[in-house]
Formats: sequence, structure tokens, C-alpha cells
Amino acid sequence: MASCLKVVGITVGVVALAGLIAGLVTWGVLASRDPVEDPPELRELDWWEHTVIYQIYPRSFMDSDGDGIGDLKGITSKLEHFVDAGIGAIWMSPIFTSPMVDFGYDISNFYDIHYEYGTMEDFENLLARAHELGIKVLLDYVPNHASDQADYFVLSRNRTEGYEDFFIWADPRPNPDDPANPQVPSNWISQFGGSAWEWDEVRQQYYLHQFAVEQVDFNFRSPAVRQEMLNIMDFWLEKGVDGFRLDALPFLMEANPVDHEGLYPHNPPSGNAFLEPHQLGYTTEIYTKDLLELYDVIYDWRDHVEEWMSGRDTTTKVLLGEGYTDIINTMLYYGNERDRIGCHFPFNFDFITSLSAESNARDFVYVILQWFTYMPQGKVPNWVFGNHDNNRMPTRFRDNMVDGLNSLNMILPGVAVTYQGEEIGMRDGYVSWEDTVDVNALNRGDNETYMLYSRDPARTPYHWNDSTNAGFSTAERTWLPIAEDYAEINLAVQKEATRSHFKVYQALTALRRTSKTLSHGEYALRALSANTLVLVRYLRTHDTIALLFNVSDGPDTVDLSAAPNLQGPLTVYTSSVESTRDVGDEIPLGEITLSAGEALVMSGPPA
Ligand SMILES: *[C@@H]1O[C@H](CO)[C@@H](O)[C@H](O)[C@H]1NC(C)=O
Ligand SMILES: *[C@@H]1O[C@H](CO)[C@@H](O)[C@H](O)[C@H]1NC(C)=O
Ligand SMILES: *[C@@H]1O[C@H](CO)[C@@H](O)[C@H](O)[C@H]1NC(C)=O
Ligand SMILES: CC(=O)N[C@H]1CO[C@H](CO)[C@@H](O)[C@@H]1O
Ligand SMILES: [Ca+2]
Ligand SMILES: [Ca+2]
Repeated sequence: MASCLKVVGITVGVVALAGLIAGLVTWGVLASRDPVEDPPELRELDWWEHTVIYQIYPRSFMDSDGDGIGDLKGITSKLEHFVDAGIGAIWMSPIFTSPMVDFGYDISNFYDIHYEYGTMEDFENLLARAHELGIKVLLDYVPNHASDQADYFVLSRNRTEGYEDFFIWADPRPNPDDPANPQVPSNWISQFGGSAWEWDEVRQQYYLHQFAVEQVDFNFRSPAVRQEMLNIMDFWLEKGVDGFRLDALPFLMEANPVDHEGLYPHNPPSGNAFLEPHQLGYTTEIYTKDLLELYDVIYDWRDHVEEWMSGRDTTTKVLLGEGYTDIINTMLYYGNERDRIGCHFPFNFDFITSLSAESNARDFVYVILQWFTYMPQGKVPNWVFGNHDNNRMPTRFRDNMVDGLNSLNMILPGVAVTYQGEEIGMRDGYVSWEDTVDVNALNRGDNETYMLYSRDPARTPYHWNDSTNAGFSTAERTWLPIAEDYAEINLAVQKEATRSHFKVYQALTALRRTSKTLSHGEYALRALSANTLVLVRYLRTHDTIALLFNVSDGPDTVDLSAAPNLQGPLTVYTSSVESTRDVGDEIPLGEITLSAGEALVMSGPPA
């Protein structure tokens, strides 16, 4: 570890400086040690602490060679888009060698690039060009499982020395009632439905797969596996990547039969009478998810990355955790149990899992404040509005909320995360049953129910312009269809328009880059009515920034003078596309009526 001071949570580029200031940091705000400076110097943030991170779904971003599949050269050709949009870092869903059963989340070679996406040289070019442009590059690290095509599995299934215990192998469960018919090792259900155990003819044992049959769970109790995970991380760190998004963390470890009389314990029934035993949710996953032991693995990874950095002249490498779990378990990814540190932050999925078009302003305020309440002191918050596993943001909320939601993302303290397309308000694409390729939909659904499970609609290709295939590809047929609304919603049209989601997005990221209030200030958040919330950011002598957002589907009148820490008059900095208020309009601190979904970002005098 570079320095024990990093345990405090907020790291800065220069470790010695962190030592000097660690004691003075409230969240983000630092009083100067030098009394003659006025206004005081503000602590220089490390690159990741207030950045905008953009998730690329590589298969759907840009196709450079006309095979209908996005690729690395395509991404490299579009890196200027991130500069244009004001993004600081990209994270890419997996680009490693894969049979593509789960579109890259089934990795067969963790040390190479998938052929449809390009070559190692293409990756190195992408990385070099991104760095030239000042964009950090994060990879998707998928530690829970390997593809059944991976060498590890081929070697483990015939018990090659050193690989015997790489995966979770189990004998059939004895069946006292019918000894001739042994059972699966336990009742565990895969995330994609059906038993999590699969019989292997070669080894004559079952193996565990918490996801697809072709995604074999690593055995994290094996020291060899633990070491191999570090080797993989090192390989990509040596290449120069800036960090990792860590996939599916709650599933890293399962109950140990040693603690259960030599058997894998059954998960207890959840009591959900609508589900059948093979369906996810029929049981409560107490032995297969959120095991406390898994956090030690994460804390070890963080130690390892800190050690890697300590011998080198390098910018900070970050670890971002993915785990859909409750708030208590989520916060453990930050670390601090037994004084250890974990991820720089776990993704905050509350806007995906706890809020929707049905939510009122009080729900928004409650959900946002909940994160701050539970987050350990000194840590950096983050906000996620969508990703490749969930319906797109405007589809879960409403079209008229796009700018308000992007404004919230950018004006809240901490890191903003954008999923590919959110900057132009892309909605879910329609994907017919015939065109469906998502394993979750194919396994769990049929031609009538697949839409409940399919992640394809959130993965349709990016809309660059209104030409063929939205400019994504010259292929006759793309891997997923282009969403039908591409002529209306695309980047080119929004760059031309005077008012557009993209223009609002650009204004917001520009403000983030320059406003010390946003990077270092305090926040106050309140529901001014059932429908309208106000978020105020303030910092001593600096301009105050306020976001007013009517999250409802109708007009709302509120009294701005009730907003905390706000002085008038306010000036509109940017407003949602359908708003009648323009940049520069003055807004008095009194009654104001907002149309459905209207959002105003305003600046005002210091609080
Ligand atoms: C196991 O399989 C691998 C890969 O097919 C092969 O190289 C190796 O010789 C096999 N080992 C044993 C003990 O059968
Ligand atoms: C779904 O498939 C079944 C069986 O092939 C067929 O009878 C039914 O009409 C299909 N439903 C739809 C909505 O296509
Ligand atoms: C649309 O976008 C693609 C990708 O950037 C580009 O190759 C193509 O020339 C564009 N078409 C038009 C008509 O601008
Ligand atoms: C005060 C006011 O007019 N609020 C409206 C905002 O929109 C919602 C949803 O349409 C209405 O229910 C409220 O009456
Ligand atoms: Ca391609
Ligand atoms: Ca696992």
C-alpha cells in the first residue's frame, strides 16, 4: 500500500500532500492552512474524484469494418466524442477473447482481445490515443467466472495438477430415500434460471455456475485462483490501463461445505408462491450471495493495486465495484471492515433499482440522502442512471426527464457515470423474439415473456446520425437491430440543434470542469413540493449552483424562497430542452411554475 493515509479514503496524486491535509478534509472541502490566502486554496482532487465516467458497450458503439459488430478501431475513431462531451474516463464492457454466450462476460482468455473487436495492437492504439486526448481507460474485470472454453476449465476438468481446484466441483448429493438416484449438490439457482450445477462427463462431477452453464464459477478459496486474479490485473496494469470495473462481486464466494457437514447447504425457500423451484427468487440466496468472506478478496485486490502503484511513477489506478445488493452490503465495498480499504467506490445503482417514472420528488430526495447517510466518511459518492443490464434511462423514467436526470448526475457531489447514449437521451430499442440474442431472455423467457428478461433493448447500437444503421455500421444486418427512433434521436442532429439533450449535457460537463462549487462544495437537497426537488451546491465565496427539477408528469408551482442556502437573483445556466426558460434568464426567488419534467440549472450569488 502506498500510504496508510490512503485508508482515509480521499486520495490525491501526491501522497505527502494527503498526509498534510487528511485531517482537514470534510467531504471535499478543505480549509487552507495558510491564513493569508483569501479565498483559500482548495485541495487538488485526484483525477477520478470528480470525473465523468462513460460506459461503452463495445459491441454497439462503432463498427469500423462493416461486419455489423462494434470494435476497438471503431471506438478509437470516435474518441473525440468524449472530449466533445466532456468525459474524463471510459469503461468498456469486456473486450477479451470470448465465445460470446454472455457477450464477453464469458471470458476464455483473460490476456487477449476478442477477435471480433480487434487485436492487442488495436487495443494499445486505443489506449495511447485516449491518453493523448486526456481520457482515462478502464477495463471490465470479470473475476467470478471463466468460459467453459477457457484453458483453466479444460485443465481442471481432467484434474491437471495445479488446476484441480480452480472451480467449484462437487459430487452428487447422496439421496438416502433412493440411493440409486443421487441428486444435484444443492438447490442453488442460476441467475439466468435453472440449477446452478451442471454435470461434467469428463470429470464425473458437477461444477457450479451462478450465471450461464458456460460461465464456470472460480473457486476463490484456491490460492492459485487468487494469485491468477492478481496476475490478470497486473497484465493490464502493465499495459497502462487506468483501472477496472469489477463485475458481479456479490457472487464471488459461496458457502463452504466444510461448514455444513460436507454438503453444499440448500438455500431456504423465499415463500414466493408464484415461482417454481427452477426460477430465480424461489429461494433466498443466503449461501450464494453477499458472503462476508468475499470482501477480503476485494480488500486484497486494493492492497495489491496500491502496492503495484507504490513502486511506480503513476497516476492513480482505480477499482469500481459492481454489486446489486442492499445498502449495508454495498457500503462494505468501500472497505473499512477491520480497517481495510476496498473499491474507490461501489457503483450506486439506486437510480436504477429504487426510482422510476412513478417516483415523486420526496422519493428522489430520500434515495439520494440514503447514499450519503450510509457512505463511510471521507469516501467519494457516485451516481449511475443506466447500464447494459437495465432498460435505458428515458425508458425507465420519461423522455421529458432526460435533461433533469443528466443534470442531477452532474450536479450531485462526486463521480457522474453515463451509459452509452444517455447524453443524447437514447431509449430502449425494440428487439423481436426472432432477433433476441441475450442469454438471460433465451433461458428464462419464451416468445411471449422474453421482454421481462431481455437486456437487448438497452444494447442496440449507438445513434451517430440519421444515415443507414444510424452511422454505426455499413453492414446489411447489425448484430442487434438499430432502434427505430434513430432519425429523431441521434448525435449529429443534436449537435446541429440549438437546444438538445447533448447541448445540455455539454453545458453541464463544462460547468463541472470549471465550478469549484461543484467539485468542492457542500450540498443541500429538498423536496419543495411532492413533485419538485431542489439541489443546491454552495461554497463560501463561490457562486452557488442550484438545480430545480419537476420529476412529475404535470406542471408544478413551488416557492423558491423555501430552498435552503439560496440567495437571489438566479440566472439560468442551462435548461431542459422543452423549457421556456433560456440561458441567461433571471429567476426571482419567489413562486415559479415548472412544466412536466422541466429542469433548470441556475447560478446565484454565494450563499
Ligand atoms: C488434460 O487435458 C489437457 C488439454 O486437453 C492435456 O494437455 C493434458 O494432457 C490432459 N491431462 C490429463 C492428465 O489427462
Ligand atoms: C409463441 O409460440 C407458440 C408456440 O410456437 C405459438 O403458438 C404462439 O402463437 C407464439 N406467440 C406469439 C406471441 O408469437
Ligand atoms: C454518419 O456517421 C457515420 C459514422 O460517424 C459516418 O461514417 C457517416 O459518414 C455519417 N453519415 C452522414 C450522412 O453524415
Ligand atoms: C402542483 C402541481 O400542479 N403538481 C402537479 C405535477 O404533476 C403531477 C403529475 O401530473 C400532478 O399530479 C401534480 O398535481
Ligand atoms: Ca466490426
Ligand atoms: Ca462465485
